[in-house]
Amino acid sequence: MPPKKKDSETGKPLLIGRVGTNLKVGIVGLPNVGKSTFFNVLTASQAQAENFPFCTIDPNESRVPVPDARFDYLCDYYKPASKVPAFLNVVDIAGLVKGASEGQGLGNAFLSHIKACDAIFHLCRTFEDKEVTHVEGDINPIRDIAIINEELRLKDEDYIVGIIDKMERTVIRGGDKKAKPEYDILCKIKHHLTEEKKHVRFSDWNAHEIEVLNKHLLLTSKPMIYLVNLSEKDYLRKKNKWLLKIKEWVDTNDPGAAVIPFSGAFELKVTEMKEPEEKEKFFKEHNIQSALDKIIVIGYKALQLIYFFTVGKDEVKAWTIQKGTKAPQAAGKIHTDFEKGFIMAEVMKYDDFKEEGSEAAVKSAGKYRQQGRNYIVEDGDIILFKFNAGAGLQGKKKQ
Ligand SMILES: Nc1nc2c(ncn2[C@@H]2O[C@H](COP(=O)(O)OP(=O)(O)O)[C@@H](O)[C@H]2O)c(=O)[nH]1
Ligand SMILES: [Mg+2]
Repeated sequence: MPPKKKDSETGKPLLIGRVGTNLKVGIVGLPNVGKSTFFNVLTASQAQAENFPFCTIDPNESRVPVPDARFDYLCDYYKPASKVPAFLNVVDIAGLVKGASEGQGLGNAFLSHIKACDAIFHLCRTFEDKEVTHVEGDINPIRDIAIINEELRLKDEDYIVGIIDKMERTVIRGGDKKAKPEYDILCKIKHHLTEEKKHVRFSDWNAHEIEVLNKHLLLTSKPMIYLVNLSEKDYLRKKNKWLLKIKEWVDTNDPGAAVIPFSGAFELKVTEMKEPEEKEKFFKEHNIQSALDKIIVIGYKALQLIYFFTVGKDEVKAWTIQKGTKAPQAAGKIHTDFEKGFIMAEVMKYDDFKEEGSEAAVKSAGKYRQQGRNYIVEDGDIILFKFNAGAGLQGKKKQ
C-alpha cells in the first residue's frame, strides 16, 4: 500500500510533530552567536511597535505578535475596542556546543528545551568581534551549522537506541507480537538516523510511521529556519562572504528550508530608537528594512498554523488554527457552544472585503458565502459563525 499522505477522516496532511495551536519556535545555536540578543530585540521591538500587551511567559519565552497588513487594515476599518493579533511563541535556548549530546557544556539539559519546541530558528554567526569569543576559535558558520545539526542527530540516535534496547526485551525475547510493528518502525527510524546519518524530517514517512514518530518528538523532525547574524555594516550593504555558501549548504543539506539574513546589532540599534519617524528615516536613508517581521511570519508558517479573523466594533481578533481545520472546529476555538450548535459559517475573503470596501458591498457582489460543516477554513477568512444556542448547551468562552 502506498503511504497515505492525508488522514482520510479529516483530510489533514499528516505532520510530524505535536498537534495544537500553542506551538513554539526555539532559538538554537552555538554560544555567543547572538541568540539572546535576537530574542530580546524580537520581544522588545514588537511589544513596542505594536503597543500590544505582549506577554513574557518567563525570561526565556515570549509571545510575539505576528505582523499582518490584513490585520492592520481590519483594525483601521473597524476601530475596535480590542485588537488581538496572532502570536508566535519564541523560546531562547542556552547554547549548544560540540559534544553536547555526550554531556559537554550544558549537555543534556538542552534536550528537554528543544524537545518542547515545534520548530527551530537555527542561528549562526558571521559577524567578527574580538570582544565576543567564538567557542570554535574563528568565524565559520558552515562548520557551526554542521556541528549543531550533528549534535541534534546524535542526540536522536542515542534516544532511539535507548528505546529500541528497552523494547527488545519484550518484543524480541518476550515475543510480544502486538508491539512488533512499532518496534520495526523504530528500527527503520534508527537506520535512517545512524546509517544514512540523516535528520528524521528528510524522509517520506507513511501514516503508521508518523504515528510512531509523533510519540517521540525527535529533535531532527522539527522544521528549521536558518537565521544568519550579520554585522550591521554587512546587513546595510547586503553583502557577506558567507551568505551564498550558507544558502548552498542549506539547499544541499536541508532542501527547502528558509535562510534569512539579519543583524542583531542593527535590530538592537533600531529598537533603541524611540520615535517611529526616526526609524523610518533611518530605514529610508539606508534603503533597508528590519528583518524581524519576515522572521516571525516565516516562523509561524513553519508551525503549519494559519488564522481566521472575527471582526466588529468590539474586537478584531485573529484565531489560530491548524491548516486543514473545518468550520465547526474552528468555531470551537471561540466557544465550545459554537462548535456544538454549529449551523454555518458566513465567510468573506479578506481580498474581497478590501476590494469591495464594506461587508454590504461584499454581500451585494455575491461574494459573501455561507459555508457548512465540511468547509475547510482558509488563512485570512473573515468569519461570522451562526450557531444554535439551544437548551442544554453549556459552553465556556475561550480566550
Ligand atoms: N558585534 C556584534 N556583537 C553581537 C551581535 N549580537 C550579539 N553580540 C554580542 O555577542 C555577545 C553574545 O551575544 P548573545 O546574544 O548573548 O549570544 P548567545 O550566547 O548566542 O545568546 C554579547 O556580548 C552581544 O552583545 C552582533 O550582531 N554584532
Ligand atoms: Mg544566550
